[in-house]
Amino acid sequence: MRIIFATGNSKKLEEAREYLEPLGHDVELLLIEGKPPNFIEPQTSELMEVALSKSDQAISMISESELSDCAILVEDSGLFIDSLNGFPGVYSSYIYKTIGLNGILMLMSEEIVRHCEYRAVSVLVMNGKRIVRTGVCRGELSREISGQSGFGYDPIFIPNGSKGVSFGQMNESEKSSFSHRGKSLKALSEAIAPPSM
Ligand code: ITT
Repeated sequence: MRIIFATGNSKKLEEAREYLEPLGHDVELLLIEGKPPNFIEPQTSELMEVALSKSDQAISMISESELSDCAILVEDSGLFIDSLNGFPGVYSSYIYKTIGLNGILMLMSEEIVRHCEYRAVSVLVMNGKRIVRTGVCRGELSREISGQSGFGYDPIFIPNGSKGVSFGQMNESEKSSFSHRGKSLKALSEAIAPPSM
């Protein structure tokens, strides 16, 4: 089946392909007049609410005839820092664009305990059913920027169990074996896999 992923983030698209294409699905971008759609994000601190709202908005952008032979995927994610009560959380994208990695490192400069987690909520609407799966990746914020791979906060995020290697220093499949998005997509792929797989 065609799975149309409503995202403007090409790294999310690559990760979704890694999990969903082995099941025989084609994962492609939702483009409206040649561009990924802009979503209105609801005012909430809950990723789940944002993800469900994105899913509803994506569906409303697609004609009923097209919807009958494809599935629609959206994902919402963020970085939640324990000592900042979960900041930047649902605001991760905006905070990355405004204060960036150096801004976060400055906010955290006095903090000795640097636990944090990435969270992802993936929502797939397929054959009239909505399937929602979540993923969490616990880790530590580094004290300096390391690596250039991935996107967003990856150069300052060290997942638990990586022996100090940041996501920014990993290739995509290494990152995906730890990642929040990888976990939510794996759970989605298990939910839609035919019984023989
Ligand atoms: P969409 O078009 O899918 O919305 P986006 O990048 O804007 O793409 P979100 O609204 O879900 O995605 O914002 C998530 C932000 O959280 C993202 O921009 C990063 O700043 C951060 N983030 C989430 N997952 C991440 C990851 O795997 N690596 C690095 N940063 C991540």
